[in-house]
Amino acid sequence: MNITLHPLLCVALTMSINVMVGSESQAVEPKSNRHPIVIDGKFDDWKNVAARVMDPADDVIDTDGRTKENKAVARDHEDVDILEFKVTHDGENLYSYIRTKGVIGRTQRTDNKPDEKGVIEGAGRYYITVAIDVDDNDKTGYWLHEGGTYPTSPGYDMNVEIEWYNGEFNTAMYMNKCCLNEAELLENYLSLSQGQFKKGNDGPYPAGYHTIKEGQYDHYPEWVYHEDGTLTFVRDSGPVVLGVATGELSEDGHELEMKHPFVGFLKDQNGEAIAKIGKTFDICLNIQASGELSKTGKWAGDGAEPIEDYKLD
Ligand SMILES: [Ca+2]
Ligand SMILES: [Ca+2]
Ligand SMILES: [Ca+2]
Repeated sequence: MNITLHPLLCVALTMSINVMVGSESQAVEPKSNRHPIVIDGKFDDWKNVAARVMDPADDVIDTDGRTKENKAVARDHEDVDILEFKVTHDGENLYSYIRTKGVIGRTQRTDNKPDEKGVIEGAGRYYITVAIDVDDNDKTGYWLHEGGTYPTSPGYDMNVEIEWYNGEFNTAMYMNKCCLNEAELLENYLSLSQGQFKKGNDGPYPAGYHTIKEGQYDHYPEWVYHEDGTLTFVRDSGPVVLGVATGELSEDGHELEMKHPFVGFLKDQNGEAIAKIGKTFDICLNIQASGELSKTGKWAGDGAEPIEDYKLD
């Protein structure tokens, strides 16, 4: 099941340091988070990746909760049931690995025509969210429960996502989650597009920057970054837009590997690259999907525990 595939050059970086053992100096291999990954639907390249969380099977819930104290309702929707999540990186890209009980990205397809907002009646949605605390600060960004995701934790400034819609791959994108209202959202649309954003025009625009600060789940710009330095704003359930972020499923659909190049995270309001070697991220996986193909017929989701203090070393 091909999504899109770009040839990748991955560099394995091996470093060694000297430590004193007793009175003797001995070279040891420190554990680096770096691993060479090829986005090809084969998963041997993930076997030595240590940054991972396991998640229990059969713990899928509804997506209606919006408070920390929410009492979740169980749902039967194995396609979103996370079993395992891993992350790694190289000098230029963040990679994520997802394994689920059911089939990733399976959505109902219909021949209905899109309405004026591009929404197709009866079309299924499935999206994988990798939420990232990019500044190692819980006071900036949003809380996961604001999007109906549990267990919850704070501080997620950006999401990188991959979405399927109406039976096909839709978009792999980047999102800013640091807006508290529509006015701040508009400010980010403008700064992201070097001041050129016009309502009703998704772009492409020359890529600018976005602001990392306190945010709330509901207001977010999302974009696809292109190799030529431009970006296109995208919408949930929107038209298919391809860019630098890619992914590939296993033959049986139970595993996915994704690549989000650092360059697509863009720069913050201080002109600093948001994803780069030397930074520390908290990274959390969740999956949500509509219910057309599930036993309960309703939206359902699953979230894993975060991978905390992941060092881009
Ligand atoms: Ca691979
Ligand atoms: Ca699970
Ligand atoms: Ca943060």
